Amino acid sequence: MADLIESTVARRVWDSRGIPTVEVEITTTGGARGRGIAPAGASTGRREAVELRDGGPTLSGKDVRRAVGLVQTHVAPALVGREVADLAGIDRVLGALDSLDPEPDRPRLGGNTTTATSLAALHAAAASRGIPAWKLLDPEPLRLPRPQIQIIGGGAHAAHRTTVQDFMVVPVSATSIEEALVHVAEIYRAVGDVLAARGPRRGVADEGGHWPEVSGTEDALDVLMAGIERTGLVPGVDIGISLDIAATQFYQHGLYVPDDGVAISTSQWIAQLVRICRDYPVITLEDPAGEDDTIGMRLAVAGTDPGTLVVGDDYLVTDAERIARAAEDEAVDAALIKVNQIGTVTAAANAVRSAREHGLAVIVSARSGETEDVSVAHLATGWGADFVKVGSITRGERTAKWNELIRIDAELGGMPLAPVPRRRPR
Ligand code: 2PG
Ligand code: MG
Repeated sequence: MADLIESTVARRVWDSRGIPTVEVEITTTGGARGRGIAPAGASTGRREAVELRDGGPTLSGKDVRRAVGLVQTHVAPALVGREVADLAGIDRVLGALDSLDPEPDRPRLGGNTTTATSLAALHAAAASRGIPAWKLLDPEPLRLPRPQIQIIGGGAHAAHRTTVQDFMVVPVSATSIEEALVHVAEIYRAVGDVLAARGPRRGVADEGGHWPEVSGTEDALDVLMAGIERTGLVPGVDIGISLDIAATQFYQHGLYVPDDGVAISTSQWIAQLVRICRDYPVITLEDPAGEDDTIGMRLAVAGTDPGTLVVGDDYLVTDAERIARAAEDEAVDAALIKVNQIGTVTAAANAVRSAREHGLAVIVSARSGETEDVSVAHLATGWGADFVKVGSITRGERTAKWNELIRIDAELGGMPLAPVPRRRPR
C-alpha cells in the first residue's frame, strides 16, 4: 500500500559553529518518520546552491526563520499526499519551488531548505520500508567508503593559519573501517604530541583537526609525517595523505597568493603543488586551482603521478554537467559530492552517476558546519563511494558519521573498504 507524506515540519536548530540551520521532519500516513538537517560550508564555491538566510543585525544575518517559515507555507502543502517512496518526484517539486520567480513575500527556498527536506524524505522513505537509508539507495558496488580524515585544519577553517585548508590522512592498508579508525586515532594523538613538543598550540580547527603553530604548508606536512612515523605506520604504504587546497580562497585576479603573500602565476603555483605531491605520499589533491581555473586543474592532472588523484570540489559543485565537462577536459580525476552544493539528494545522485560514467572516483563529503545528522554515512555507502570525508576524528558532529559507518559495517557483518583508486590511463 502506498505510504503518503502526511506532514512536513521545520525548525531552527544549531550547527557546530553555533550558527542556525534548518531541520525538516517528514511523517507519513503509515507512521514512518525521517529527519534531515542542512550543513553549511565556510569555503564555498560561487556556483553552489545559495542558502536562504534572514540577513539583518542578529546572529550575523545568519538566522533561518524565513526558511523555516517557507517549509510551513510552501513546502508542506506541496508535498502532502505524495508517495514518500517517490524521492525523485519529491526532489522535482523542491527544485521547482526553489526556482520559481520569487514573489515579493516568497524568496527562493534556498539550498539549505531543499537539502534538509530532501534528506528528511530519504530517511522517511527508508523508514517506511523498514530499512536504513543506505540500503534504499541500492548500493552498487556494495562496500564501505574509505575514510579521508583531517588531522590538521587550516585555511578558512582556522583563520588562514596555513594556506592549505585540510591536511588529511587515508588509511590505505586498513581493510576494515574499524582498523582504519584505529590508525587515524593513533595518528591524531601522535601529531598532537609532535605539536606539543614544539610549543603551545592554537587549538582546534572547525572540523576538529589540530590548529597548528607552523611556518607554512611544508612545515605542517613535516609535522604530519612525523606523527605518522611515530605510530609505526609507514607513510605511503599504510597511510596516504590527502590535501584540500581549497585554492578558490586565495585565487585573485588570475593569481595565487599563498602563505608568504607573494602572488604567483597558475603554472608557478601548480608546479609547487606537483613538487609537494612528489615529496610526500599525496594520494588526493582537492581543488589545487581556483573554481574557474581550468588551466590550473589540467596542469595538476598532467603534472602529478597516476597515484595522485586530482579532486574537484568548488570546481565541480556536485553538478552532473560540470563533472562531465571537467572529465572531458581532463581537469579532474575525482568528484567531491556534497548534497547541499546542488540542493537535493536526486541531483547529487545524478552527479555521482555522471562521475562514474566518466571514469572518475567519487568522494562523498560533509561540510565544515555540521550537526549530528548522519546522512553522509548513508549516502557514501549507498552510492558505493570510493572515499568519505567528514572532517577529523574528534568532535561529536564528526564522530557521529564515523560511528554510523561502524554501525552500517556491523549490520553488513563486516564489509571490505573500497580499494584505493588510481588515475585511469587516458
Ligand atoms: C571542503 C569542505 C570540507 P567547506 O572544502 O571540502 O572540508 O569545507 O564545507 O567549508 O566548504
Ligand atoms: Mg574542498
